[in-house]
Amino acid sequence: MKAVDDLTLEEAQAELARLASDLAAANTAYHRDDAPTITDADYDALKARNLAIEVRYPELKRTDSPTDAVGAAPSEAFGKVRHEIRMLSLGNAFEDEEVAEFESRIRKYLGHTGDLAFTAEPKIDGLSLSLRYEDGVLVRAATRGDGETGEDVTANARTIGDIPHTVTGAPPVMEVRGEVYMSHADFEALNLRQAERGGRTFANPRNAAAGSLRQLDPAITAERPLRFFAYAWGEVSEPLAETQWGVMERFREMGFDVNPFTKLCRGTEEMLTHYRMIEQQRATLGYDIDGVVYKVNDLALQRRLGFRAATPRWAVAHKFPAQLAWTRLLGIDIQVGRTGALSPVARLQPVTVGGVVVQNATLHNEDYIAGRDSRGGTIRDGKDIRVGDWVQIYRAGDVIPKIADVDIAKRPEDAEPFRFPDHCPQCGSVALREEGDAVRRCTGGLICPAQAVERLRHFVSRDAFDIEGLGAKQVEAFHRDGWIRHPADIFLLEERYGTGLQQVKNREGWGAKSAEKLFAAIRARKRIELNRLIFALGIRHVGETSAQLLARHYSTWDAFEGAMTRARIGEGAEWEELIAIDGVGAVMAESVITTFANPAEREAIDALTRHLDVQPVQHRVAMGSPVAGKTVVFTGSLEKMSRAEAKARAEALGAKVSGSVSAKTDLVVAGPGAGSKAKQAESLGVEMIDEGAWLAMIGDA
Ligand code: 9MJ
Repeated sequence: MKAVDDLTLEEAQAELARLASDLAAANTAYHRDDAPTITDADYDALKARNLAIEVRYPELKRTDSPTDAVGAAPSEAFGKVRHEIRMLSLGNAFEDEEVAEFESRIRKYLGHTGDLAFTAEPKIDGLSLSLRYEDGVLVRAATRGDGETGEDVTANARTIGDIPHTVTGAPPVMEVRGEVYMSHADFEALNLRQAERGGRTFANPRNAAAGSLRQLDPAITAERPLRFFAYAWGEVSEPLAETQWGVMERFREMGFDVNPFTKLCRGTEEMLTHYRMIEQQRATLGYDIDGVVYKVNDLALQRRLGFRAATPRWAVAHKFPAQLAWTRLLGIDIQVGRTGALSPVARLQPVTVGGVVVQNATLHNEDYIAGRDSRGGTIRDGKDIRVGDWVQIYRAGDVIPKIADVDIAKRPEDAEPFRFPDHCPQCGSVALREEGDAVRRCTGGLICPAQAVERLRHFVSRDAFDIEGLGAKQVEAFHRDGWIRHPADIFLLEERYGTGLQQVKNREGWGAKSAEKLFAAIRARKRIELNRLIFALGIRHVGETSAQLLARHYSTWDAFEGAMTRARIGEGAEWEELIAIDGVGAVMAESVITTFANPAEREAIDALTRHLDVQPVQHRVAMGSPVAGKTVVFTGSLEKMSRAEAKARAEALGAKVSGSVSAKTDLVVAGPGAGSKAKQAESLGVEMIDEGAWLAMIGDA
């Protein structure tokens, strides 16, 4: 068989025709006749070759392409692209005061008292895209994905008019980042066309843009009127400019669209003035924006400021106020979460709020429904919420809508105060509210099916194990049938039920091929990144960001597990080390330690990790970082930067920053006034240098 790259256009066309007919015949034999004519492996090989030819010659893709026939999830169809420089999201500000705090936080961090300029630009409500140019030629376009790994949508991006295929005056490597969006007019016209053709229509321009960019067939993307604004960058082989503003100028010169409402501001007052101007223009811009983004203009300062776990310190998104609408409350359901929390959910008469149809809203907890806050004060002037009420829905950005107000004048006469259950609606166990906790929790623990299912759903979710073919629905079904009770059972599925695949095959909607695929996906996930594993455990107060902090700090599962096993709440070296991690507080630390000390939890964790090959954290370090992997202690006063900055910079270079000197310490950076830590270092024979030597060492003297 000829290599795909060597096929001529004619040969490729002929082969695609043959593959389409062979695969269709194999499908019929398998699905309709239940009498397979080829093995699963051969079937997969034919499909892979078909796809490879289509990728090589997109223009030859057939309307009856086997690629589309079986409805593979699009995420499988696009290649994955690892972003060498992470694609970030932004922290949010809602109130003016938060913008002032943003500026003062930066000043404090930098110890900066002079002028400080920011760019202010509309926040486009689309989806972000990274465009890689090598020697001026567009070679790769990738979606954000989870920030680390996105999808390769190069062929589709090439069809977007605002995206140049070649640029002049760019450094040899340049990644331009920005937002793909659709204008209001184009969105309306597209929906009209789709409706006429009987195709799917989209809820809002953002969804339309996302659906259009993530098309398997670039010809479809080409028909969709997508646009692009450039506003950031990833890897660049040479700096593009010295300021944010300067980079935007360069982008404009190279032929990118840069938002015309971008302005250079000197401080909070000017930023807020520009915000109000943009807010006034919002309805006439012709595309959706959901706020204004402020960025520190000086790139040297941006570099010094760096990042928190997932967002830059040098930028913030100032969101527009929430959108509101009134509708009727049809019912209140109680959901049981993975930590047993009983969460009331409002079922609403569907209503459009800011272009999105809302049918559910959160009611937070029982106090919120009753019109009380957690400290015994009143909210909504003490008005409670009852089924049948007219309620005001509040939706801000991507957050879950909530109920902000209730119209008592319209309350039906027979409406009764809501009685919050004191037993779990799923398992019947007592639901308790602990002192100081706003939430009532089911005490059923692992015997509560709702908690077990929620934990499993969490375990397989996107930021956790993310097992292809094992989504929320599938784990629920497996749990119902008793095949999966704990996460460890997932890794025993094949051993227990895989023989002959007969049992799995007999499940509704499962074929031998999907079973084999699922087992392969599960096997592949035995190698798992440490941060994903920690997040997947579903420990209360440990979200994705915290899991990343813990993973980065401990680096390996053995180190983390060992420390958590030895740790005692409120005392000892392990406790001190844990709460010394920036972003880890006592509440989270206590929750992690309690989980590891609980025998049932511990058994479940051990059973799980026996199946896993946990990948240590690959610290992303600047090439040749002299301090990578070293444990560093700062003591005394620093003159060139704040302690927070020194710590963040050291960590960015792959060092571990500790608060106390021990035999494990590699280096102590001592400023004036260093006391006991310097003495300790001396007696232990740990290397000690001053701030100037430290800056020279990290190449920043
Ligand atoms: C949007 N969505 O318009 C950024 N963004 O910068 C603008 N997003 C951004 N900037 C760094 N204008 C990360 C994200």
